[in-house]
Amino acid sequence: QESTPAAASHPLALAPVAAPPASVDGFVREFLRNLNFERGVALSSSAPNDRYMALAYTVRDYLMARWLEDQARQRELQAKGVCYLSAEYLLGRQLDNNLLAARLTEVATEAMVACGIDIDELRQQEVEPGLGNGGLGRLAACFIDSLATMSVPSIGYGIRYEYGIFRQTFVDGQQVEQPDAWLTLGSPWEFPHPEAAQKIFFGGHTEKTTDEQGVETTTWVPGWHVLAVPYNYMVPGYHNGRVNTLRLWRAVASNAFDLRIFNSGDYEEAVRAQTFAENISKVLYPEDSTPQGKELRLQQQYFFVAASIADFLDHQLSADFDLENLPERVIFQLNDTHPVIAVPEFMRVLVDERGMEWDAAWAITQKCFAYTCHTLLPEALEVWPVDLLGRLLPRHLEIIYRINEEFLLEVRERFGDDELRIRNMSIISENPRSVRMAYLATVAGAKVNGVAELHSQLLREKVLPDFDEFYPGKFTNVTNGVTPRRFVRLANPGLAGLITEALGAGWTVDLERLRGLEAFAEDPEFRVKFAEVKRANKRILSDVLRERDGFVLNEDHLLDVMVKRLHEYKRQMLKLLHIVTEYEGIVSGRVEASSVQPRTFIFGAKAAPGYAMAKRIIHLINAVGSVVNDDPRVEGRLKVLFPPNYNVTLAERVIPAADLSEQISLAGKEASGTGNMKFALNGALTIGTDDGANVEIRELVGDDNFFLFGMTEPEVEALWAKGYKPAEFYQADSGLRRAIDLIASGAFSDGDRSVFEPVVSNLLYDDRFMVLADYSSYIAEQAKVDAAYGDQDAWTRASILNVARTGFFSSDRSIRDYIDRIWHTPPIL
Ligand code: OX2
Repeated sequence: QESTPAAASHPLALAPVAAPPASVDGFVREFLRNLNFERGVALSSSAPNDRYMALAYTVRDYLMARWLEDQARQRELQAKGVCYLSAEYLLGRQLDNNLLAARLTEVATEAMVACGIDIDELRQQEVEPGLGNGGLGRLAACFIDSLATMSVPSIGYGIRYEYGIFRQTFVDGQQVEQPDAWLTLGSPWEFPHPEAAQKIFFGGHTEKTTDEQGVETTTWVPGWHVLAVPYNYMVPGYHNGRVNTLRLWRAVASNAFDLRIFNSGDYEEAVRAQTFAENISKVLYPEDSTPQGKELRLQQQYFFVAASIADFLDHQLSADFDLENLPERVIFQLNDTHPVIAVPEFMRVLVDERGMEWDAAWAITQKCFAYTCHTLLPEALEVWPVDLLGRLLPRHLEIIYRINEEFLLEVRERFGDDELRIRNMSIISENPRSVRMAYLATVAGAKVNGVAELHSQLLREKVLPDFDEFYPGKFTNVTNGVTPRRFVRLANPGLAGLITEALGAGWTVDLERLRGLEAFAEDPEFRVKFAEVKRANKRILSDVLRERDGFVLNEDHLLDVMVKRLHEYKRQMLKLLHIVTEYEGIVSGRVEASSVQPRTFIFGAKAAPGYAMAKRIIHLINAVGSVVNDDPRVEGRLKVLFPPNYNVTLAERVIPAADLSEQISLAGKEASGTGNMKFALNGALTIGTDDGANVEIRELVGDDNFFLFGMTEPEVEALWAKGYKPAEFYQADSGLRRAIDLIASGAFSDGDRSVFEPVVSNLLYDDRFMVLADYSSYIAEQAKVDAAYGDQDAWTRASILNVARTGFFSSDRSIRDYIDRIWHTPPIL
C-alpha cells in the first residue's frame, strides 16, 4: 500500500486538485507553461513536436483533477468493476479524442490561433499507438471508451509494446514491413510508474512439502524474473467528467547490466540479460486471427496477466478486503484466449500465496472470469504444447492438470465413461500434448460469449457443443459495437453536425436516437444536404490520399471500399475477381467503356509477415491496379487505389467517404466484423454475405438497403459435405473463366505466368474459402449496385436509412449487454 504524507497542513495541500480555467486565456497560459517548463523551450524556438507535446500536456492538465478523483473514488467505493484483460488495444490518435471528451476542441483551437499555431499541423505530429492487429484490438479500444462514458468502474490492462503493428510499405507492389517506432519522439499520453513495478517470475521447478498434519503444499521455485512497469493512460468519458485508466505493462530487466562482465570488455554479454527481459514487451505479434505458438508470445501473455492480477489484488482492493468476496468486487474479462493463462495464475495466487483451499479458490475463480471468443477458425484457437508451457510456467501446468482432472471427473459423473466425449472435452489434447486455451477459458469462465448472433450460435453448436450441453446457460451472445465518438463525431464532423441539426444533441451517447433520421430520409432537402456531406468527405479523403500517397481520387466515382486485414477467409480475392471481370469486359470489347458505372476501388490491408498467400494477394491487387489504372481503354472509369499502411487514422478518413462497404467473407467465417458497422453508421451501403454481424445489419436496415449475395452457412456446409470442386465452377461460368485466365496469362505480371500461378492454382484446386462458388452471385449483385447508384437520390435515401437504423451498433449497447448478461457491474453515478 502507498504511504501518504502524515500531516499536511497547508490549505493548498488539503484542497482538491483543480483544473485550469476552461477559457482561451486559461488554455494559452497552461499551454505556454507546459512548453516552457515541461519542454524547456520558448514558443519562438519550439519545434512542431514541442508544440504538440505541450498541447497534449495541456489537455491532460484539464483531465487530471477528474482522473485523480475517479481513482480515489473507485478505491473508496470498492464497487464491483471490470478488469478488461486484452493483449491488444488499437487506440488510434488520442489528441482529438481527448479534446472532444473534455469539451475543449474549440477552446484549444482558438488558443492555438492566438499563439499563431496551426492546430492541424500539431494533429499530424501524433503517431497513433498501433498496439493491436485489427478488429479484436480496436474492439478493446471502443470498449474502454464506452466503459468510461457510461461510468462503469473498470480498468483496462494490456501490454505497452515498444513496437506496435508494423508499418506497411510497398516495393514493386509487394508488402515490406518496417518497424513501428511509435515512441521515438516520446508519448505525451502515458504516465510511467517505475516505483510500482511488479516482479514477474518464470521457469524453474516446483517443490512439494508435507507438514506434520500431512497437508501437502507446493512451492514454485522460479528460474528467472523480469520487472513489469506500469504505464497509465487516461481514458476520458465523453462529456461526463469521468476519466478511467488503461494500464499497460512494460518489461524491464531488474539489473541493467553486469558491471563485472562489462569491465572485462564483453559488452554484448554484459547486456544480454537486459535485452532478454526487455524483449518481452518489445513487439506486437503481427498475426491476426492465426496465432503462432511462439514461446515469447506465451511470455508476453503471462507477463501482462500476472502483473495485472497482482496489481488488482495488491493495489485496487482495500487493505482489509476479504478474498472470499472477490466475485462481488471484480470480473476479469478475457479478450479471446490471449490472457487465459490468468486462470491458473489466479488459482496459484489464491492457493499458493494466499493459503486458500483449492475448492474455495476454484469456486471464486469460476465466478471472477468470463471469456469472449472472437473466432471460429480452428487454426485460430490457441493451444500451447505442454513441454513449452511446463518449462516456462511449471506450477501453472500442474494447476491446469488438476483443473482438467477434476473437470473430467465431473464429466464422467454426468455422462459415464464416454471416452470419446472425455477425449473431446479434455483441456489437454494429445499428439502433441497441448493445452487448449479456449477449453480452459470455457471451464473457468462464468460466461462465454461470441461476438455476433450467428457466431455465438455456431460457437455453441459447432465448436463447443459438449460444453454447451454440460454447462447450460453458460453461453451467451454480445454483439460487437463501435464507439460513435471516434467513428462518427470525430471521423465525420459533417454528418455529426447534420444529425445534431436534425435531432438535437444527445445521440452521441444514445445512438438509438438515430432512428429519428428515418423521417428525414423522406425529406428532399435533407437528402441534398446529406449527399453534400458525402461529397465533402470524398474531397477530404482525396486531399489525404494526394498528400499521403500521391493518388488522385475522382470524386464523381462510386467509392467501393474494402479495408480490413488481408486474410483468405475475408476474400479480398473475390473483390479482385470482380475488378478483373469488369476490366476484361472492357478490353475484350464486349463491354462499352462508356457504359460502365465509374468506380474507384479502395483497398487497405496488412498481411501477417509470414502469411505467403496473403502477401501474394497484396501483390496481385497492386499489379491489377497498375495495369487497370494505366490502360487508356478503360477511360479512367475503373480505378484501383491501395494506400499502404491502413490504420485507424486512415480509417477515419476512408470510412466517411465510402459509398459501398465490402463485407464478403465466406459465411460462417467472420465472427462479427466491426468495420461493417462503422461503414453503415457513416452511410455506406453494404454488399455482404450472410455472415457475422452482417446478418444483424441487414435485419435492421432492411433488404432494400443492403446488397446480399452468396451461400448461407448451412449451404456452405452442404457444399463441403457433397465435395467442393472449385474447377467445376470455373468450367461453368465463362466470366469467371475469362477473369482467372487473364490473371494466369501474365497480363498483370508483364507476361510472366509464374508470378501469380500459386494464386490461380490455389483457387482452382483448393479454394478453402469458396471464392469460386460465390463468384456468380457476387457479380450479379454488383450489377444491382451499379444500377442502384444510377439513381443518386434513391441511393442517398437508402444511405440515410442505413445511418438511421444502425444505432444498435454503438459499443455503449455492447457494454450494456455485457453488464446485463455477464458482468453485473452497474454504473456508479
Ligand atoms: C476478430 C474477428 O476476426 C472479427 O470478426 C471480430 O469482429 C473482431 O475480432 C472483434 O470481435 N482475432 N481477431 C478477431 O478474432 C481473433 C481471434
